[in-house]
Amino acid sequence: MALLWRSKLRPANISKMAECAETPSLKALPENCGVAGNDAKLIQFSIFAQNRLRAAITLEIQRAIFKGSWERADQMPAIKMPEFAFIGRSNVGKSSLINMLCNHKGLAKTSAQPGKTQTLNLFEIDKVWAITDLPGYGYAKVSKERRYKFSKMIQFYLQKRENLMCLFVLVDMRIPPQNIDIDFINWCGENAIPFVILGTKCDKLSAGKRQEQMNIFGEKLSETWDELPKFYATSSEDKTGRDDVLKFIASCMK
Ligand SMILES: Nc1nc2c(ncn2[C@@H]2O[C@H](COP(=O)(O)OP(=O)(O)OP(=O)(O)O)[C@@H](O)[C@H]2O)c(=O)[nH]1
Ligand SMILES: [Mg+2]
Repeated sequence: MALLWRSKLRPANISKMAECAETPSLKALPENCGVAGNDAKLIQFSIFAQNRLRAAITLEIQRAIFKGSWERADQMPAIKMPEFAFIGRSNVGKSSLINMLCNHKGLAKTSAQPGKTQTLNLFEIDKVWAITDLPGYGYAKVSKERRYKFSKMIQFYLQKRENLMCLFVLVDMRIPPQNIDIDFINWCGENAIPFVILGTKCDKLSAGKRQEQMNIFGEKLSETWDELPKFYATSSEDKTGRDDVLKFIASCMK
């Protein structure tokens, strides 16, 4: 089981992150910031993961099942499977990416209109691990109250879901780093939530432009991070990054 925190490496740029197996630490992260607690949770989880998960996850998902939708994390069933959640701004491509990973077009509901996913949606994968599709943040066209409710829903899920192994934070690769994404990423660091960044919609960019965007994200993050988070470029259209993400998920469960 890979520990997802406190890497000693400090890659010079974000492209090098792809080569390093562990994720990051926030600049000036205080000693008692809760990371140890998080490590402890991961280690404990790893023990039950090793005992329970006889079958290693493979890159070919056989069966992805929608288990249900909930408005609050404490209403979700407590399952003893490692869970991976997907978060990001509305319309960034969370639900599409889940469908792409699972090779199952209609599994998570997608829409060209932002604000489609409004609940915590749980999927069981091959009876071995689980995915949660989270509502998007930053959608301006919902009321202040609703936005507050979503942000509480997400915060509560991330802080309380015991089997959450890693969060995928999705950012749109076609545009410069957005403050709302950077703030959210920093919040994850402050709250010791292990995460990986996935750049979405990279089918819209040339290979050179992808690398340029990754470097720009890396530079922006290095303002607040000592070790850069892992970053994979993905596309739900042409399946770029599918193997990277599934291999990463498998590596978390070793
Ligand atoms: N070109 C391209 N379009 C994409 C990709 N992924 C998603 N889209 C499009 O982006 C739009 C939003 O996709 P969703 O998967 O519904 O986005 P979401 O993040 O789940 O959105 P909310 O549930 O509203 O927060 C849809 O029109 C998708 O077809 C991608 O990799 N490439
Ligand atoms: Mg969605």
